[in-house]
Amino acid sequence: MSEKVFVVGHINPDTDSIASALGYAWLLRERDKVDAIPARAGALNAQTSWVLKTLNLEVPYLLTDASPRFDSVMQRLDTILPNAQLGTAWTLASKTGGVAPVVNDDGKPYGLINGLSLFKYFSETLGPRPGDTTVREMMSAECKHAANTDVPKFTANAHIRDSLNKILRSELDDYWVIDEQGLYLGIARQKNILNPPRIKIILVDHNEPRQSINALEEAELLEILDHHRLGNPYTHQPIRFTVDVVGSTSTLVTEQTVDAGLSAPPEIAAALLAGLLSDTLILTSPTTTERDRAAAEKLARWAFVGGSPVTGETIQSFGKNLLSAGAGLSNRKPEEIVSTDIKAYEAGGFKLAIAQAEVTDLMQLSEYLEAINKALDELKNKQGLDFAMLLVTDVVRGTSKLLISSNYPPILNDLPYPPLPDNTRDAQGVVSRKKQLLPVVLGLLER
Ligand SMILES: [Mn+2]
Repeated sequence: MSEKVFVVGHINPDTDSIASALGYAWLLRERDKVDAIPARAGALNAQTSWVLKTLNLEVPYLLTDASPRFDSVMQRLDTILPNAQLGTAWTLASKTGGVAPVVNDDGKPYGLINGLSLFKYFSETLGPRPGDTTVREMMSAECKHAANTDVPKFTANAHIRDSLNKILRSELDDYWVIDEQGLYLGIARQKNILNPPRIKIILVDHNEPRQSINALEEAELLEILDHHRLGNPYTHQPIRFTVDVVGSTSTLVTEQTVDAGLSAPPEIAAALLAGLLSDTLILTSPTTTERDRAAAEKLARWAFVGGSPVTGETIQSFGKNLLSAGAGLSNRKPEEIVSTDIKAYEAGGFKLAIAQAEVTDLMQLSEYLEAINKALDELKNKQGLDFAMLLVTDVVRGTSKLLISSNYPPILNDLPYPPLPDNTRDAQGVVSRKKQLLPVVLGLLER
């Protein structure tokens, strides 16, 4: 297989963003023989956790920063013990290009032998005039005497950029790479550290860098597969770029699977179906298209077969369990309610964020309203925003109430959602942030 490729959705991941990463990574492996690894850009929400648990699927790899790490430039060089003869180090160094790692019995680094440390040892023991000492005698000394024990150690998953200054100031050519326990993993060479390979990334379910993992510009972006408005990053090379007007990214993955003449395994199909039904509120959201219905039918056939963890379910029954698994205000802290599913935007000179929370009954909002309003204000202040919004959506009745942080810009008074006595706004029939709320808000700010 070729080099690893990470498939990752947006930060504050929702179910479509996790499911489409899982599904697309599976398709890339199956169809294109790519070593694709599904990743997530943050903690799972309650709904997605329920999906993965129900389907016995592994939680995707956590990838929050694309900046290269030490493991990407590490070589697993052979090692020698501190009491080995210097001749052994000489032999090893001649194979590794001039360096011999001396590692203790317990796996902890002792010191590095290279040209410089060897020369230092020789000049210290022999003095300025070598006399009669033979090379054979010198080479029978123990390695520990000729090793530099002052070489910095870096953890394999540490970001190179965080230590770059230290490395640039140092005169050393080679550094230890260790694991979390401090045990030897390999050696990183300065020339590789200064020019690390970029990690390869495919973005699903988003295309705006603001909603993506950190240091995206340090990654090699291979492809984008999405169904949101454009705000895509600049690239040096042409990339595969698919943004289509469908209800979910899971729909696009399903269509590609069908086009390839393949069928997803039940767990993957069910995860994709969850992504699709979650984004479209069981095919009722105005974002739903005929293509989503067709994809849902296809996924249902693959997912609900005998032997599957969701055997015998239907689109409706599975969808209802799915939506209620993520819905509700009672089981989450106000800070979580306003930040779990949040997206940041900039428009008309304003910095804003719009969060969404799902409930099965808007009545329950009143009980938590004060605490949620407070959390929304705190979020606005903490992130230095002009305002923050929370769309609380009743997934059963297909309507929402809109909460706005206090002291918001007066322009928002023109929003077409009438104020209610509880200080929320009545967003009658609004269920989609992407298709209904966002265009109204951005249109207002940019007019
Ligand atoms: Mn989506």
